[in-house]
Amino acid sequence: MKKALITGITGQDGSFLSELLLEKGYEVHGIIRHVALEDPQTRMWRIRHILDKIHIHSASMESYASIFNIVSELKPDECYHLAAQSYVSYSFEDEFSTINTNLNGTHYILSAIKRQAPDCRFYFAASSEAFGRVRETPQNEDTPFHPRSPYGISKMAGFELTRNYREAYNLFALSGILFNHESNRRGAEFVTRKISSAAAKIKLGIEKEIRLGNIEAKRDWGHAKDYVRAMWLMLQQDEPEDFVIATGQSRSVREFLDAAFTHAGLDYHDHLITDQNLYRPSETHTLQGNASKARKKLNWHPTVTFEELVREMVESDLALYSKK
Ligand code: G4F
Repeated sequence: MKKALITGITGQDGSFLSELLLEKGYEVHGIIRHVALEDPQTRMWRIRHILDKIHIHSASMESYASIFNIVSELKPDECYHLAAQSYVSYSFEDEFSTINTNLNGTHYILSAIKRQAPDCRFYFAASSEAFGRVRETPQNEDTPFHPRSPYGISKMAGFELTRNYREAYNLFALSGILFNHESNRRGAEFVTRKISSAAAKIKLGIEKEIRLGNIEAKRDWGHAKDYVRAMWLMLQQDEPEDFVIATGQSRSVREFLDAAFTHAGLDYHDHLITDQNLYRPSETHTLQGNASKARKKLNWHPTVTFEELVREMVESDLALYSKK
């Protein structure tokens, strides 16, 4: 039985990936910060239904010793490093902690694998946010990075670190440059979930308005379930290589807002308040990925359309807030 270690197992991607690996017969281990163990109901809601099937280890991505101990004890076959401070907006408020946590965490786990489990296959969750001020559209594996946020910088650095461990120490280490991927397990602070939950709450009479920043920003949005499948496929290749994962379709926040409110039977113009405080100091305006390498080499393609994604998220929030 193959053993997989997932950092960031309580997040959207960690929970879908755990389900996928369990289905495939893996022994699944996850790293969780101690604080999450103290408040399991709130912090573990995405993996509550599989807690009896997975193995949880308490550690901090900020402590080399704790990461080193887990890797040496487990000696995993595959490691999916998903843990990060992943909220771009927050990275402008505390750029030091975002860069320190994201980069050191990646470095600690790579170093521990190099020393204690050199045959382990390593996946790094890089991000399209590293393309920032995009040099070409659509973006692929050869597009130069030009990050526009401390978060994007941390992901670019993690990508380079992973590549260096691959080239210098011969590790099977690679990065998935994933474009935005969403679901009903998305955190409330991200724009898609903010919109789907506002549409539901307004429809149910719980709230009246939604405050947003730049709604002309464009993103390439896919479904998180499709994207974790790509992570697994990458680690099944003969050679470690980096891949862009995207739908190839770019939509504006306005389009998402319109689709979500229309699905709830609402007109967003009646409820939107534009808030200058929610604009970012510097922003990645248009992201659109070209995943043709993944299509060709991994036989990966997205299965959920933009319209289906919006519908699923709004329906799920309507059900959630009706119950509450
Ligand atoms: O949903 P967002 O916060 O996601 P963002 O910044 O694109 O980052 C996400 O995708 C990355 C992949 O490219 C990941 F690496 C990262 O971890 C994260 O998952 O914002 C999307 C867009 C932005 O342009 C933002 O300016 O929505 C715009 N926006 C407008 N009003 C807003 C809001 N974003 C948020 N979160 N909240 C708003 O009120």
